[in-house]
Amino acid sequence: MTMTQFAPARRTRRTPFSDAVEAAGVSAYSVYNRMLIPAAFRSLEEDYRHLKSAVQVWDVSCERQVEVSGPDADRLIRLLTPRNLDRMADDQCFYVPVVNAEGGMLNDPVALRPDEDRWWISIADSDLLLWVMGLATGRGFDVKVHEPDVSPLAVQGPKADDLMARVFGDVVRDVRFFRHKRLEFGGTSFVVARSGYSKQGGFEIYVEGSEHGLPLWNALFEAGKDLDVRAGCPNLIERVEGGMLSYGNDMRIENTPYECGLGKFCNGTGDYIGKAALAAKSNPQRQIRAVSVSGTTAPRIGTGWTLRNGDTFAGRITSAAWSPDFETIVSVGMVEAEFWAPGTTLSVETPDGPREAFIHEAFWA
Ligand code: THG
Repeated sequence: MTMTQFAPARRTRRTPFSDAVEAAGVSAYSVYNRMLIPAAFRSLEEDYRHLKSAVQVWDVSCERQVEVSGPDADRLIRLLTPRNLDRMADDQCFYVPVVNAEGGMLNDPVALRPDEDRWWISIADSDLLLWVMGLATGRGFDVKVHEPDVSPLAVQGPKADDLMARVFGDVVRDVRFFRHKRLEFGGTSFVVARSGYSKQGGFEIYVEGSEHGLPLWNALFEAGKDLDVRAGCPNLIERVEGGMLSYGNDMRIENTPYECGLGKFCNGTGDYIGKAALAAKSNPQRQIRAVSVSGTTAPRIGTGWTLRNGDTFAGRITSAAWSPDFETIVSVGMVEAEFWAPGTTLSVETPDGPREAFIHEAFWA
């Protein structure tokens, strides 16, 4: 693929950290929720090696928040997701599928309550704000729905605890996985959660107020010099190894949560959008699988690579990368039921020609 120059415009939003990200040497950008997201710094493989051995600071401001507050906020959130929220603790983050009336995936955000009287829906790449506003209007709910000035900054990697403790104090070490706590910084406070789009461990700081972004960024880099802290970003290789799903890549509006392996999150007991449709679609005919592909260089994914058994369509690979650690091309595939058994071998049509594909029991890491 030839890549011509990217034309910045006001509608492709910069973040509170963009100046620092550029000073740190970002080498590729992508766009997510109409906002810039770094895609690489040194190289995909060098970034990967560093993420797995040290600590990185990620500008994931593009994980925008849909804030819902007001008397009907809880009712709206329960209508919004098939997931049962009854056991969600006050300090818990919940991964929640969001579907339309046909059970089609609209987004796969993380939901949390930063305060007793408001919700944040930390969204993947689709215009969920409009859907939530539409639901609120259509149902006549007494809520306020808006996108607040909140920009998540992720600190990921095996040394994330040490770096975060230097900036926020040892109390941060006690935050459990997918729990959050409000912690002081520079005369304000941020919701800090043990979460993030990697399997290397770490935190997400929900930076409330753009003016606090660069001071926090600078504090993390100042405190982490001897830890070899670097600017990083969600890493394709690492996230495919870990089987973290990417909305728009691995699943879309035409897929149900069951097809995405998110059936365990369709357990709500009350009324929610898509309930009847999902009940009728709980036995999917295709599902996401870990797939390895032969070869040592991963071609561009393009619109996806078709999986075949002979002449029969067997599915599509939607994300792929060469994994230095597992010495194979790791990939995410949406595989037809007939062919999804672990151990199945298929052929796959890549831009570089046909390769062998192998269905795995589970993701690598
Ligand atoms: N953090 C926050 N917001 C986000 C993301 C994030 N918004 C966009 C996108 N990522 C949403 N999608 C995901 C996908 C996976 C996870 C989180 C958000 C994730 N999954 C864990 C896993 O797969 O191991 C565990 C989820 C669970 O079982 O509860 O972390 O990353 N703020």
